[in-house]
Amino acid sequence: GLSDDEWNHVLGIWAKVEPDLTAHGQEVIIRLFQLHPETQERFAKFKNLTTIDALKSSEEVKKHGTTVLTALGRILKQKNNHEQELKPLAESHATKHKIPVKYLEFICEIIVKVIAEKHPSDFGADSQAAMKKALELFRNDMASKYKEFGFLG
Ligand code: HKL
Ligand code: NA
Repeated sequence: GLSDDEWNHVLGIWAKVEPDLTAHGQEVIIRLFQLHPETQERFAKFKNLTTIDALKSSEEVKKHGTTVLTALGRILKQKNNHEQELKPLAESHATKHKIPVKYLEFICEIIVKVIAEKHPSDFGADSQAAMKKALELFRNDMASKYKEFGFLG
């Protein structure tokens, strides 16, 4: 798990992300689709967005990015006690969307990069390390829940 100090770093930077969750979420989703086009294919509703301009002007992408980061923020705020929030998310991603753990790694890496670019002076080495650790914990717990739902991810 993370120490109190590490959680303070995680929630401190998240408090800087939250006022503009939509811009962060939009950037994360667009970058995920650009770097890993196979991830975009998982969304029927985004199949028609074939250019970067179409992605950037899509209200649906904005909305999705916001709901993803809202869900993630809710989990981070539970610190280690995220079972209640995580379980339904793991269930839907395992049994309905069938999202490999590898894709979760992709998005986590992008989340850290986007925060680092948008908050260069507030997201120092200790905060980055703490956030990476929190996202690793999230991913590991998603992966173990996946197994409980019979998805090997
Ligand atoms: N999704 C998340 C989080 C993540 C940071 C990791 C997260 C948090 N999802 O149709 C839907 C699809 C969803 C959701 C509804 C879909 C396809 C899908 N998601 C794909 C992915 C990928 C692969 C491109 C990745 C890496 C990923 C990662 C949160 Fe994800 N997702 C939803 C959600 C929420 C907003 C909804 C599901 C709501 C739910 O499960 O309620 C019980
Ligand atoms: Na993730």
